[in-house]
Amino acid sequence: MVTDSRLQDRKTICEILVNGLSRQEYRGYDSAGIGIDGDKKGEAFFFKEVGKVAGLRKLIAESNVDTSKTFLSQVSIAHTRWATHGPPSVVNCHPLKSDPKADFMVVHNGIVTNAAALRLLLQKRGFKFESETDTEAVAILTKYIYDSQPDKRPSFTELVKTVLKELEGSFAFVFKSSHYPNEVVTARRGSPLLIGVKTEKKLKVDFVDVEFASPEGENKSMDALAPTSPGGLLVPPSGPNLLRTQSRAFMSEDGMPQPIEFFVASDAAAIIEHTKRVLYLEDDDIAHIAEGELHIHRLRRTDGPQVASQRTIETLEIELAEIMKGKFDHFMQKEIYEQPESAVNTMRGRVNFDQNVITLGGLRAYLPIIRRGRRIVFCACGTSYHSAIATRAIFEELTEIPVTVELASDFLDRKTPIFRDDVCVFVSQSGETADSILAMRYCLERGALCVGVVNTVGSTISRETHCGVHINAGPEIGVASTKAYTSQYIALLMVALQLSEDRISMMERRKQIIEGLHALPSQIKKVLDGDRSLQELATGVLANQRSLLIMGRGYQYATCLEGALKIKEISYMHSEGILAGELKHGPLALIDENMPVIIIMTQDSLYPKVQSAFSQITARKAQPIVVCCEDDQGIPSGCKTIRVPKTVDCLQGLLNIIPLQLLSYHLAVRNGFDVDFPRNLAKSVTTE
Ligand code: UD2
Ligand code: MG
Repeated sequence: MVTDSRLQDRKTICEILVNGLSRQEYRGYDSAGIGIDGDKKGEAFFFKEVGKVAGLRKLIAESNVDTSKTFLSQVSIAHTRWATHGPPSVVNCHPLKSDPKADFMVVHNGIVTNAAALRLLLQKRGFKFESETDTEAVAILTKYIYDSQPDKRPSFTELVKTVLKELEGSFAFVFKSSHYPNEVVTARRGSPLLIGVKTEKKLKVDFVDVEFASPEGENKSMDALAPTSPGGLLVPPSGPNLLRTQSRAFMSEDGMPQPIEFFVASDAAAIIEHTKRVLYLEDDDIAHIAEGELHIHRLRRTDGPQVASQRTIETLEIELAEIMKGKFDHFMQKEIYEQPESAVNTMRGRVNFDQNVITLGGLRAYLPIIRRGRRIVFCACGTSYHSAIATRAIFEELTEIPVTVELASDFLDRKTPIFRDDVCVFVSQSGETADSILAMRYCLERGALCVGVVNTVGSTISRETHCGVHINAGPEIGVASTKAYTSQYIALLMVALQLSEDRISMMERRKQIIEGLHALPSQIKKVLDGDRSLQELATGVLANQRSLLIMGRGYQYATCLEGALKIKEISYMHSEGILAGELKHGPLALIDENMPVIIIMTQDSLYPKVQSAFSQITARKAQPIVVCCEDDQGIPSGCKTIRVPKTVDCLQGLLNIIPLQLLSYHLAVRNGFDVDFPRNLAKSVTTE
């Protein structure tokens, strides 16, 4: 938050920051912190706490800082962290500083994928790190670049621009510095960022020009260079000169400068109680706020005319409660819709699509041991167990190592023999699943190599396994797991792909799968576009049914199990995933014209066998809903279909599960149940 010409006391400033953080609580986080101006010039105070924002609030209240100190101009920053890099702890909590004096401090959303390399480089130059975060490398890099130019100090914007050019990955940053008091620089690439503007009097203009760097000098603005302005809707008739100064200086309608507050946030929920006037930054925008002015620059000067030359100040019409879930009614729905992005986040920095190479940093050193293992034992519960079932076949095919998949509770009940040359993989969203933890400790005691595949950095499984992969799906709040399933599935696939990188005979197959992964996010979007017809199924033929069978085979067996689990969990309707090959051994007896069935018939080598299952059930008068590929002409007309894009066989389950997630969601909504908090269930099952 930045204020100028507006007297404020420290108590109010802290309250605004902490309230803003508590508005983000719904997104999930593990720690929270703020950095504010101190008592002396260039001094900064930090408050950081693990756990809920309420804890941070208490910490501030119990501190002995002078809360009555007032500021005419000030910059303060705050953050709730979801660990991607080092476990939740006070030292890893943001804002992170460049040095004990906090020459620079930074808050960051996202992941800097080349942080390890930067850290190494900076350590060689003598810099000390106190946290395990990627973000600290950015703070220190900023100081390093600043200190290396003692003769020609850059502007704050120039400095940050130089830093950003060194970074890979995705981010939204806010930078604050004792070298640039009362200034703030904020930038984004891939993570959302917006700026709220609060003034007492109405603003004269409702946009900010983007200042494109010219080839000769970085600071000349584009409108000064452009011979003619295109004259879009937002360009007032008054001419470019006036436009520039006014849009930045935020004059009021009477032409006078006025006290102003700026709020930088990743999410409108944090600031809407202060102002509804916001502008959204675009990727590669760098915004600089100082002396009541806001300037927007671009990271690259090569941007052509395709980048809009203004950012409009919009008025938010929505209320707080609406923003929190975005356009969604429930977290589960939001998380289902997040899957195109969460899939990308799981692969980010790990899949090189040009060279068809997978690099899972956490497994690198252990690959030879895993390859030498005599078998791989997956151990998990619920949805995580299904992700292991879904990838078992591709593991066996690519690695030629025998694979077994175990339900953690049953594994323990059986006191399964485990040996030193076994590789045991524990899959868990939270990393705190009690049964999986017990199974892990059982395997650790017996000397097996233990590998974790978890979403939560710093969780018990993440810490106690020898190595592993964080799936980086982001916090999942809905009790019914959706995006964690698809991300676990992708993470496990990546493990199989990396394990088999030295097999010449698998080259073609690996290439095909990696290309499939590349297309996946846009295909997921396409499946989501069919949501309306799934809602119709839930409120139409499937409404008021007591039971639903979901059948398929091969790669789709996991989809059946997971789809049925979703339906049970949140719509409380009986549902069962059935292996189509088992039909004749019992389940066929259930089939008649009254039994609702979904059959998964996407095209792979088992298609003819699923067709025969289809015939067996239609011969008994079932009217199955068929999940099939978009262009499959072979489905009898009159059959209800759910159509999905076709992908590589071992990836098809990632697309096929999505209609079932949506269907379970709509069934639950229709039945009037609390989608995000189903009865009798907890998000993370920490008891046996
Ligand atoms: C690390 C960073 C990531 C990014 C990347 C850049 C962390 C947590 N991750 O990701 O943010 O900057 O480097 O290259 O700092 N591990 C376990 N058990 C588990 C999961 C993970 O032991 O269940 C270990 C793993 O072996 C590794 C570390 O935790 O040593 C981080 O795992 P990761 O998957 O986050 O690793 P990576 O290289 O993708
Ligand atoms: Mg991070």
